[in-house]
Amino acid sequence: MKSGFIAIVGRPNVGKSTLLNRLVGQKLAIVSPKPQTTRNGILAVAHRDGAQFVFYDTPGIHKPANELDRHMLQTVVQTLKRADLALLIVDVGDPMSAGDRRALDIVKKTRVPIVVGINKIDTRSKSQILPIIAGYSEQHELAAIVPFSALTGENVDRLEGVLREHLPEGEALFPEETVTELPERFFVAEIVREKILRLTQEEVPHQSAVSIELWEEGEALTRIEASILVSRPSQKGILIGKNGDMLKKIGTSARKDIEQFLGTHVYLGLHVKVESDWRDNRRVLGELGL
Ligand SMILES: Nc1nc2c(ncn2[C@@H]2O[C@H](COP(=O)(O)OP(=O)(O)OP(=O)(O)O)[C@@H](O)[C@H]2O)c(=O)[nH]1
Ligand SMILES: [Mg+2]
Repeated sequence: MKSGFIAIVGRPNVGKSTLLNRLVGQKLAIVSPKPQTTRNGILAVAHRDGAQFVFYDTPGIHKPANELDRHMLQTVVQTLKRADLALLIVDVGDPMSAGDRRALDIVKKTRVPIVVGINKIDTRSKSQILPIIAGYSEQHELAAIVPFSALTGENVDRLEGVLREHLPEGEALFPEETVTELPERFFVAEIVREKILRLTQEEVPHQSAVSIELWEEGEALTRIEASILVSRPSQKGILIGKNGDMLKKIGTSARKDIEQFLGTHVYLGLHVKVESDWRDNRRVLGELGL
């Protein structure tokens, strides 16, 4: 039996969360086309015959500009310290970028074995991918390099096989039924945040946070009230939208996903609150579990 902790790391937007969801076969981590989608370490266990993979999705590695960013980077470093293996994801469309090198430097410092995963190969031809693999092969410290597509699933089996080879021998670390240790309300807040990331633009997605204020499970319906935190009154206006249209759109879209996730009917109430510059406010970050 093989088992161990694998930290999925890399710069923002390379597809770490998309890969995590595919590896565990269900949507746990939120995904969006905007960078810095993931803010927390997200544990997800994949149970296989003869192996247990304990994956950690992590925030994208980028230069911190505020307290929230510093916390995110801290999360990456702490996760790497606990990991048996680092899976460094890069984007085939922009390999060896300054961001990738920065991420590689951070991983190297922790001295964990590194597997590089070159993602999004569905966007390039084979002849374009080979030189990129060759480029990474010159980095002597790497345990392996695997090209794949988290979106289509191409070569993800092979990636998993390579990770298995590099996992230590050991007994299962989690019971068979455990997929994650995070509570349902974390994922519900994340689903609301995913809709904000997808439906709003510019600074609004990155200056929004979601916290669950009320959770009441009834016979036929779960009643959930959540507040959306923003940094400025203008952002509140954008989130609410003309006649409340934007907030309605976010709410409807989130409720559908939450109902599917919880497997029950849901009433979702959303409220927008302004908390100026919350990303630099330790008290607020603490309340948000960040
Ligand atoms: N074409 C293509 N797009 C992908 C692939 N994997 C992920 N994406 C897209 O890339 C974008 C970012 O994906 P995420 O999974 O959120 O990326 P991430 O690395 O978790 O990003 P952060 O949480 O911000 O660090 C989304 O629009 C995904 O649909 C892939 O294999 N091919
Ligand atoms: Mg992510």
